[in-house]
Amino acid sequence: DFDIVALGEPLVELNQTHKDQLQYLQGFGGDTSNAVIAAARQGARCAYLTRVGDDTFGAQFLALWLAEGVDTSGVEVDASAHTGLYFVQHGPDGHAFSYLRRGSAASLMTPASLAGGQIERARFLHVSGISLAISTSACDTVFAAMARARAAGVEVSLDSNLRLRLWPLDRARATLREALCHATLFLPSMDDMQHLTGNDDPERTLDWIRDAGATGVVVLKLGKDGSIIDDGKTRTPIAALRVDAVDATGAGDCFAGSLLARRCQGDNWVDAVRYANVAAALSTLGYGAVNPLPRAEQVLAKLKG
Ligand code: KDG
Repeated sequence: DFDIVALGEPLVELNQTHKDQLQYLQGFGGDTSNAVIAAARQGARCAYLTRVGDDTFGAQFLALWLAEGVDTSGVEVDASAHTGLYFVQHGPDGHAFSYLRRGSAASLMTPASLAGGQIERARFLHVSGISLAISTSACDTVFAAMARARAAGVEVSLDSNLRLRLWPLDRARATLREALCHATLFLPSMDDMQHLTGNDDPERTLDWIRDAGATGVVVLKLGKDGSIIDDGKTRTPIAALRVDAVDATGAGDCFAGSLLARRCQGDNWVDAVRYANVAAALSTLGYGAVNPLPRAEQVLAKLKG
């Protein structure tokens, strides 16, 4: 059985590690893959559902998940499509992504890709706004996965991860609004919600999410201001750990994966969010989405100190 099964698209990452220089360090990304690797590094039993190309990058991902202890029995290999990739560029306003992913293997997933039964054997299914955005068949696959999970009593975690390069705002709003009704845990960032709702007040944002039909727990992520847990009855603010971030790529994914892992280890929401805040902060201290993901020992040491 699995603690966490995630569904989405892995992307090879090319990260500009020196501003103004045309040098890129190869790593790995893809929000839900990042999340599931973060969870595995906290000790969770994880599986990933996706499709990769029959190419070097697909093989590298399979090797990565194997090394991280992430089950790949639900990963399809598609000989007629490629594994996607993205560049990270760093500027005065933080990092920006450029994608080469249209027609990628993961975007060709269909609900039939879920036949392996991994979801039914999990405590949590984790999906995201990116999984929903990459194609209509991927979107159908995410909704089918959520339905399977709910029918089997599996909790559904949804990270908003809004990427306006991938879909128009109106479609993103309508789709995420629909999807959040099926989630038992919704993990939006304030930045994403500001785009979706047009307001920048956390309390009003949480009201909007409840009015949209969220019935489970909502954790609104406020970046350096920490997060707010809304369990439907009370709203609890949790402070962030301040660090000198080098590259915030994947910090939200680390938050999601760590939070789910700690819930599976028995933490209450407050302890799990505190832990996830620290893990996410530590993940910003190096370049890349995956390399700097901390392990449990590092997070626990920081929490104690
Ligand atoms: O959260 C980090 C991800 O955005 C990054 O790894 C790339 O998955 C990615 C995407 O689609 O933007």
